[in-house]
Amino acid sequence: MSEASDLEQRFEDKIAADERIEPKDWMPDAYRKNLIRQMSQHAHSEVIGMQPEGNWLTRAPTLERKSVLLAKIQDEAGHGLYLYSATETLGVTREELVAALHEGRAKYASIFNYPSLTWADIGAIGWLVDGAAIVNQISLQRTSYGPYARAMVRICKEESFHQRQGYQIMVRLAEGSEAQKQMAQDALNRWWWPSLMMFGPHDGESAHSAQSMLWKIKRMSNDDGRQKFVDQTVPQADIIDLTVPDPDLKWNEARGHYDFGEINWDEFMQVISGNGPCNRQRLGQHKKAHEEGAWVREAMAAYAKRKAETAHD
Ligand code: BYC
Repeated sequence: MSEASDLEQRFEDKIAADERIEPKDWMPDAYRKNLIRQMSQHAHSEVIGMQPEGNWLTRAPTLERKSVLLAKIQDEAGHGLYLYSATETLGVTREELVAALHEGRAKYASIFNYPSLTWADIGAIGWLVDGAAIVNQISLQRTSYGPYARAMVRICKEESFHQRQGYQIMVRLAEGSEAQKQMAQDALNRWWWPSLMMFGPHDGESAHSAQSMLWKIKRMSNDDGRQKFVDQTVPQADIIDLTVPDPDLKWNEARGHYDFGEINWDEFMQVISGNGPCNRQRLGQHKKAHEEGAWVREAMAAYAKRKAETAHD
C-alpha cells in the first residue's frame, strides 16, 4: 500500500470507529476545506448574531433584563472566539477568515439578516433562534473534528440558558396585557419561518450534506434537525397560547411528528445571496467595527512582539 493510501485508510478507519480527527492528524484536503467553510461560517454567525440583540441593549425594559441580555451577547462573542480559534487549527488565519466574510465569499446564518423591531423580538430570538441553534449544535458535539466537537460542548451549555431567557421573555409578554401578548404573537409571526430556514435547504437540495454526513462532520440532516425543532417548539407555543403562523401545521399521529408547511425558498435564496432586509447593514456594521478595532489588534501585536524580545534579554 502506498504511503498516501495508507494515510487515507487510517483517516477512514478513525471516522468509522467514531474517533476524533485532531489538528496534527492527516486529513483529506476536501475534509479540511469543508470544515473551514462550515466552522468559519458558524463563527461569523455567532458574531454577526450579536447585532440584532445589541440593538435592544439600551432599550431593555429593566436593569435586570439589560444585564441578562448583555451577558448573552457577550457569550455569543465568546462562541465566535472559540470557533475562530478551532478553525485556525486547520491552518487558516483569522485575517483570512474575516476577509472572506467581508468580501462576501463566506456566509453567515440567514436569520441575522432580519430586523429586531420590538422587545418581543429579543424573546423570539432567544426562544426560536437559539432553540434552533441548539438542536443543530447538540448533534455537532459529536462531530468528527476534535476542536470543533469540544467547542460545541461549552457552547451548548450556554445556548441552553439563552433559549430559556428568550422563552421566559415570551412567557411574561404572553401573560401580560393584550398589547403585550399581541407583541409576542407578532414576533413569533415574523421569526418562525426564518428560524426554520436556519437548518438549510431540504436534504435532497443540500450541496454539502451527503459528504459531510459520510465524514461525520454533520451528524444530523437539515430536514431531521428542522423536524426536531418543530416538534419541540410547537408545544411550547401552545403552553403560552401563541399561534404558530402555519395553516398546514398539524400533528401526524402515524408519523409521530408535526407536519408543517413549505418554506419560502425564494426568500431564503435571496437572503443567503446578500439581498435580505438587513444584509448590507449587518456587513457594513461588522466592517466598521473591524476597522475601528484595528488599533487594538496593532497594540496587542506590538505588546506580544515586545514581550518576546524582552524574554530573550
Ligand atoms: N444561512 O449544503 P448546505 C447562533 C448555505 S448562530 C446561511 O445544506 P451545510 C446564535 C450553506 O452554507 C448558530 N447560509 O450546507 C448567535 C451552503 O453555502 P456555501 C449558527 C446557509 O453546511 C447569536 C449552501 O447554503 N449555527 O446560534 O451542509 C444569537 C448549501 O447548504 C444556511 C451554525 O452555523 C443558512 N441558514 O448545512 C443567537 C451551525 N443554510 O457554504 C444565536 C453550523 C445553508 O456552499 N453549520 N446555507 O457557500 C451547520 O450545521 C451547517 O452549515 C448548516 C448548513 C446546517 C447551517
